[in-house]
Amino acid sequence: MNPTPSKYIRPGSQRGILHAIALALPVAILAALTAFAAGDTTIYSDTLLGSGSALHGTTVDSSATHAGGTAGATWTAAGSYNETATGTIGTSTTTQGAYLPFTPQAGHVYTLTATLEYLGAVPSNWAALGFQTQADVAHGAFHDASGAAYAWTLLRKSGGGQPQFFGGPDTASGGNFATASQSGLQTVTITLDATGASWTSHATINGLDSATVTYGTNPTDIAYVGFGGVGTTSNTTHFSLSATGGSTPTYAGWATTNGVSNNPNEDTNHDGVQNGIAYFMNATGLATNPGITGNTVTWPNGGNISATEYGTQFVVETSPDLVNWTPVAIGDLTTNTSGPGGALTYTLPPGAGGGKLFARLVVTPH
Ligand SMILES: [Ca+2]
Ligand SMILES: [Ca+2]
Repeated sequence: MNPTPSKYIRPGSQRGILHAIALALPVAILAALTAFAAGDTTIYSDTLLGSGSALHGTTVDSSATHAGGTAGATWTAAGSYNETATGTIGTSTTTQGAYLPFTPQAGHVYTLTATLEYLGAVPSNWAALGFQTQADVAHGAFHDASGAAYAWTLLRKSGGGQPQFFGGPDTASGGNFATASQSGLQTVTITLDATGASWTSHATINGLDSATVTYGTNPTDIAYVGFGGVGTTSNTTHFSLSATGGSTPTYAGWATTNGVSNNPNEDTNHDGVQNGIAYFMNATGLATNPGITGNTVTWPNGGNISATEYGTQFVVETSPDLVNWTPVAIGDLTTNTSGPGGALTYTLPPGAGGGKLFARLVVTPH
C-alpha cells in the first residue's frame, strides 16, 4: 500500500528513508548483535603500558568525541615520559607533564582516574593527576604555570601531609584530606561535576574522600586533562576519563545547529541523503548513502541516536518489491553500536523470491 518512490513520505510522521538496493545472493546470515548500555561513557582510556617508547605523540588507546573529548587524540607529553611494561615512567629530574585535549561541558559528571606512584627519592616531591588550562609539559608540578590547574591531586613518596586535593585554580580550595600517609601505588579518582549552576569537584584515594569543592567561578577554561610529576621519577598507569549525563540529542536541535529544515524527509543540501539519515549518521556536510559491499550495507552511527533506540527511532526494513516492507528483527542485524564511531550493519539474507531484495534505513527521530 505504500508508494514506492525513494522519496516516500508518510504524512504525519517524520522519516528519513534510504533505499539500498542489491541482488540477493546466497550469503551467511550473521546475527551477532552488540548493544552498548547508556550511562557512563568513556572519553579516554589508556593503560599507559608499553615497551619503553615515548608517550609523546602517541594516540590514546581508546577515545571518543564525546562530552568535550576528541576521538583519536594524541598525547602531548614531556620527552622524559616513556610507556613501559609497568607504567609510564617519567625520568626528568625536574618536572614533567602529559596531556590530552579536553573541554568540560555543562551537564556532565566527569570521572578521571589513574593509578599513580611517586618513585623519587625526595619525599616532598610528588606525582599529580587532574585538569589543566594548558598543555605545559614542563610544569609537571601541575600548578607552576599560574591559573593552570583545576581539580587535581598530588601524591608524595611517603610521610604525612599527603595526598592532597585542590579544586583550583592551582592550590586554591583544598589541601590535605587524608590523616594517614598514602604511600606506594594508589588509584586516584577525581570527580568534576558540571551538572549544577556551580560546578563541584572532589577526589578519592584508596577509599579516602576529600572535601567537596564548590566553584565560585566554574573552570570553563579547562582545556586539557592529564598527569604530571615533580622530582625524579613517577609511575602512572590505567588512565581514564569518562562522563555521565548530558542532554540527549534531538533532531530539532541538530537541524537548527546545522541549518537544515525541521523535516527529516527533506534533503536540504540536495546531496541525495535525506536529513533524517544524515542525522543518524551525524553527517553535517555533504554526504553519500552507503552502498552494498558483498551483501552487506553499513550505516555509520554518528552518535545522535543510541543503538538502544533500534525499533523506536530507527529500523532497517527489507522488501522484495519496493512495495511491501518488513522490519528486520534486532537479532538479525550484524552490528548495531552507538556512536560516535558506531555502526548499523545488515547482511541481506539469501533466497529471496525473484532473486531480489531491497533494504532501507528508516529514521524516525525524536
Ligand atoms: Ca598508550
Ligand atoms: Ca542531505
